[in-house]
Amino acid sequence: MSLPIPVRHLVCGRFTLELKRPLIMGVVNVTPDSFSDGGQFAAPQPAIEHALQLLAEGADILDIGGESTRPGAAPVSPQQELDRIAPVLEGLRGCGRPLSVDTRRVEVMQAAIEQGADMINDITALQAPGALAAVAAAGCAVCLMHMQGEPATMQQAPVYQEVVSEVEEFLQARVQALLAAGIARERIVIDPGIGFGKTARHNLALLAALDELSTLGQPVLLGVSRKSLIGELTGRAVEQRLAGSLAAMLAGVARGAAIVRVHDVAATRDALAVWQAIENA
Ligand code: HH2
Repeated sequence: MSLPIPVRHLVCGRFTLELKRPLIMGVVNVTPDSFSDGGQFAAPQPAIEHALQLLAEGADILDIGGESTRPGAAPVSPQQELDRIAPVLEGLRGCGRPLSVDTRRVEVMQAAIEQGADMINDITALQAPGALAAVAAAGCAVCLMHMQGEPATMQQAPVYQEVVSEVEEFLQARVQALLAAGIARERIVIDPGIGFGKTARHNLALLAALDELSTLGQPVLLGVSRKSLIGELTGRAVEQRLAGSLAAMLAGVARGAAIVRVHDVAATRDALAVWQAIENA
């Protein structure tokens, strides 16, 4: 079977993003309990100010989330999630860059799209009933992420026969489901879901073989920033994982990651500038 032609630009709501260089997605967690920055930006105004700071530092996309999905996190109601993110979306709407909403709830997707979200980032890959239809009618981009299990229990005993091929097959099947629902390839991003129902060994295998996911033809998004994998490899607490996060991010970019989801935008931009200059030399 011939390989699909790689998607070279991402249709992302009001924007079309060229994928000539790795894009930086800055994380805006409007939550009291996110694993690395929980509570810091839980009110709308601090969240908006933080987002504007990330844009000033060079974020190409903002990813706004109202539910923590860290291992063991308790789910929140869709209404609670919306109450958290709606004022932030409103406040950032005119910022001139694409706004992604990190949610797995169909009600939140619908409301966010109505409010003008340019991308839906779903850790459950639009598998909830009604999710495909909610997104299909809009012009937003979609990120499909792989997760084994549910955030509350996913790290208890993740099991795979062969993690790379299983994640790849899952993502391929989800891409097919989106295409069948009328969502164009240029709107779809895929993500191996580092830390979502995976041990350190699984995460490392996926990172090492990230280029295999690129053969599906869809842009690959990678989220490793400050994650427990970095903590396990370095022995560092969450606020001391920047160097390790940058190393994992660059290893991913060298293997074809098109978008990196990060908390530390300025440092990521510098690391990418150096990497890119070497690549272009
Ligand atoms: N990681 C987190 C949340 N959403 N979405 C995608 N597509 N890929 C990821 O790797 C990913 C994600 C976890 O990070 P964070 O948002 O900082 O933490 P929390 O879930 O505790 O809010």
